[in-house]
Amino acid sequence: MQAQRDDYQKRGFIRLPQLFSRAKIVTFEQDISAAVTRLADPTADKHPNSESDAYAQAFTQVMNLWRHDLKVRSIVFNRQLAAAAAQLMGVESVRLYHDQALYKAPHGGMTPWHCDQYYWPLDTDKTITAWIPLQDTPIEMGAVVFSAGSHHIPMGRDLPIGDDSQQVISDNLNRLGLEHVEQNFDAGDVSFHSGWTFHSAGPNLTDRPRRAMTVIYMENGARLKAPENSNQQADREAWCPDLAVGDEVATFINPVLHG
Ligand SMILES: O=C(O)CCC(=O)C(=O)O
Repeated sequence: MQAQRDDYQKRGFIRLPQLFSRAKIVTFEQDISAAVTRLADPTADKHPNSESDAYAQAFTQVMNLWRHDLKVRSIVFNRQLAAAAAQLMGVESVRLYHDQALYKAPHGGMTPWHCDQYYWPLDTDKTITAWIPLQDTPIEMGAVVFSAGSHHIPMGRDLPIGDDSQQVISDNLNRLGLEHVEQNFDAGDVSFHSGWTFHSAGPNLTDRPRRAMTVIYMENGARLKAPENSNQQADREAWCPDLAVGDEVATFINPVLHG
């Protein structure tokens, strides 16, 4: 894992081929899709954090499925996944921040450039998202795209995902000449990206849904910081209930998953 950790820390992301078997992903997909179908609110704004209509319409997004479904809970609590997250970040122990299913409809639009940590009122840089595609996901289906080394770039960290973030961040990354890494994912491959890594995804050009599950981890010991925008305030209320600024984010909805 040392080589992968070095690579992750240098580039801000990594794809680990065949972390899971194809057969395991088939089961994950069945269990997660059943929960998404049951829990997705058809009347809800599809992406409350987005300013982009095209993006919002293309996405079904359901968070913290683990609290509603025992089968999904066992996937989100997967030890191998949490151990990989801890090892890549170089920490002893990780907690769950939250999970999130991201289902992009057939012919759904692109995911604009953004970084996740804009949304999180956390005082640490040791955060990581595992992106788990639930079928073979070629680039044309909307596989996630990373900007290598962009976790060191502060510009654009204050932008919510949407049309503005797409414009400003892509212009900046192009100006800086950072490499955009587009990759095909086979079922069983999992990528991990840092909370500050800029990423996007292309449109789903296929006739099939692009189903992905994400699990977001933070180092054990991360503390709540004063929210810097309304989205961080909303996250504070949702994922850090009853905590004061400076408290460890360690309530029952942030269980230790490794260490
Ligand atoms: O699945 C996508 O299209 C975007 C994924 C993403 O933004 C994330 O996992 O943080």
